[in-house]
Amino acid sequence: MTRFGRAIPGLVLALGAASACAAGGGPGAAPSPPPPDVPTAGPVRIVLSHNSYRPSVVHVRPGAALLLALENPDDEPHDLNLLGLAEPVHLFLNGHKAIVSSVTFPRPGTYRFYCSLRRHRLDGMEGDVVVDG
Ligand SMILES: [Cu+2]
Repeated sequence: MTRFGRAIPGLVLALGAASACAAGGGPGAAPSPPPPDVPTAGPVRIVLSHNSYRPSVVHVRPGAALLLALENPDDEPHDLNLLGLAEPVHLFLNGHKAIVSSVTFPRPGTYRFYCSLRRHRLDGMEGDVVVDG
């Protein structure tokens, strides 16, 4: 498969349950055909803290639905704005919040993301999703 970031146990469990459901096989059921090849990547865990993203560079294959698991351990909010896609991506996190979002990158390239709050971007709060062809 594609490269996976650090797994989040809860999410992996949820995905595992979903695929078990999709297979639909109980004991004695006929083997199900393999699921359609819908590539997914991640979840990739990114921590938004102290005016930085860790990690600040994420690699993904074109066409894959990248699961971004964002965590903000700070007291103040942060966001993640992604440039270069047809649909703008804006993900906002209050302090001490975490979210998971799926973003698909149809074409190879480098897609910059940044925090729009206060002076965070000027302080270096930006990064790149690198979509390898
Ligand atoms: Cu910020």
